[in-house]
Amino acid sequence: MERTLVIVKPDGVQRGLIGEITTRLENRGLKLVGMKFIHMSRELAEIHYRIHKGKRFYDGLIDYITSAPVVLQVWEGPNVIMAVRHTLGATNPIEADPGTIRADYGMQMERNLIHGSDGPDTAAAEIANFFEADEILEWTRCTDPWILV
Ligand code: IDP
Ligand code: MG
Repeated sequence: MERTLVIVKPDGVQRGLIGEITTRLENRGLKLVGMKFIHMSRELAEIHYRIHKGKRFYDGLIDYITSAPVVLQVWEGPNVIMAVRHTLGATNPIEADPGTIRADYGMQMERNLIHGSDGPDTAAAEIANFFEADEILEWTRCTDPWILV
């Protein structure tokens, strides 16, 4: 089953949106299989965002993601990567579709509340950056037959 990494970024935590963001993903029918509350080190941030190293917004991005605690979540489901990306919305909240998390709560790319992996390879690498294998739980959700066939 496909997995993806979600990060409720420091602005989402500071603004009290952990529950709201998590509820939206739960309500879609995605299954939570891992979760942590951490203050991200610069070392982990630099690994997570290494693809953006050298871009003009990189230093600000590292400062932002390490500025306060974040919630790390691993979600599982068929096409979960695309499901999460659609629910969180376009990178720039001003261009995100209404009803997406970034559109409903954000104004700027530098404070866009949430991260979601963009493909299977990046999802696997990002999850491995933050989670040990035994921190991902395999569990039976009693509502599964009513969500997935
Ligand atoms: P994504 O988060 O939608 O996948 P990416 O292009 O992977 O977007 O960029 C990672 C993060 O870097 C974004 O979520 C946003 O916080 C920040 N970012 C991306 N592009 C810009 C920019 O042009 N200016 C400022 N921040 C940016
Ligand atoms: Mg990205």
